[in-house]
Amino acid sequence: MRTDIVRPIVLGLSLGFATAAFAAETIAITMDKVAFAPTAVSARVGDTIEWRNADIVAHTATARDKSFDVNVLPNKTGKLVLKKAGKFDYYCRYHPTMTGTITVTE
Ligand SMILES: [Cu+2]
Repeated sequence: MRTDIVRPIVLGLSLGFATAAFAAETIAITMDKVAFAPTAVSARVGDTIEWRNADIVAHTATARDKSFDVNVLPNKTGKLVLKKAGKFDYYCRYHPTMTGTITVTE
């Protein structure tokens, strides 16, 4: 956890003024017809992923590395704030053929 805190500070110091221009974004992913859309997204640390379930059954967004597990009921949304960089493959625990990828950069 310590490096997660230190790194943005060091980056901020080295980039100076430019860092202030970065704004966290919310990236929407739809769960529809037992599929994620889009299946692959790119994001930055600090961004929020928002899954919207348009199906009549519950879905999850569950990381293969177990770093997140978001349950989303029908017609509801589920959110995740991205805390670290990396490539995260995820799937739905109820429908394992539902898969997606989030690529997170600093
Ligand atoms: Cu599902």
